[in-house]
Amino acid sequence: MHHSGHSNPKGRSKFLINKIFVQPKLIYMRYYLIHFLINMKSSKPVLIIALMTFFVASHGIAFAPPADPDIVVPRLQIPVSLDGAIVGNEWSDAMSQSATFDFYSDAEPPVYMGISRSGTIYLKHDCVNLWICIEIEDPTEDTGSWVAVFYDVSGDGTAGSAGDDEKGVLHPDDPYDNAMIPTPPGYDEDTNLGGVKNIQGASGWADETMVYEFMHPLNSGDSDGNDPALQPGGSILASFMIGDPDVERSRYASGGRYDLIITPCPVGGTIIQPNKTVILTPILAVIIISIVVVSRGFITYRNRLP
Ligand SMILES: [Ca+2]
Ligand SMILES: [Ca+2]
Ligand SMILES: [Ca+2]
Ligand SMILES: [Ca+2]
Repeated sequence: MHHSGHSNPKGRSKFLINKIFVQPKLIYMRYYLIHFLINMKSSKPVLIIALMTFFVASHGIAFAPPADPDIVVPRLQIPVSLDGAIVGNEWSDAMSQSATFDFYSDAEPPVYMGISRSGTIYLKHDCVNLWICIEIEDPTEDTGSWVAVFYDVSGDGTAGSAGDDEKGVLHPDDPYDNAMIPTPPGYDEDTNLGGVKNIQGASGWADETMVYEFMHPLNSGDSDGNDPALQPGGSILASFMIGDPDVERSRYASGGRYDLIITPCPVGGTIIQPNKTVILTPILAVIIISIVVVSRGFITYRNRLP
């Protein structure tokens, strides 16, 4: 591919801290702690210091930058034809995410070039494969335009660094499966690294719009190609990028980073029988309440009797 895999080196740890700690519950807990400290009768210094430390730490964490947005990837209901065109309602059951692809220079660090294109990312899964469509405004059709999804397989919080996976489509109709590697140019095709090409897809241009449609296994089993080992119910950090020789071959545009959450799938056809106690509890409650009300009414009636 004629591009490099830059990405925003934000920390995964910060993301996790946000996800775990920046919750309304925690904020309430902090106010509870203030109240507790003020009203504490006993003076146990160690306990006070521990609680103060927690309070200060939670205060700092609460003001950490926002996490990468979540995209909940639903299960496929409508089959897709991978032909590089959105036909009928084939993507209407997908999660769609509006994205602005900002073009950056190839410099280090990358510099925003003042060029942006708006697009939509569609995602859905069929429990085995992830299906992706990326639709981007593009005034001219250019051979060599590309789209790429970088998956943070290494789990270091950067999607597009060594150890990660890259999948995408080069226009026209040339899907590719790369691995990000530590040696220049920083990527290579899976098949050159002892891996397997695990992607199908197509691209098309019409009405000043590029459409890339592709799919790949959630878990290809190809560790040589740095492919993700996703499962229904799992999640992964992904970064979306496009390139266009019309802008300049060495430039690329980022469409943002998201946590893709793969919705769970039913396992093995197990039907969970409803618990009989759960069904009977409301019925029993109604019966008991009725008995109490009737007997109370009866007692009241009897007491009124001369
Ligand atoms: Ca299609
Ligand atoms: Ca990574
Ligand atoms: Ca592969
Ligand atoms: Ca790969």
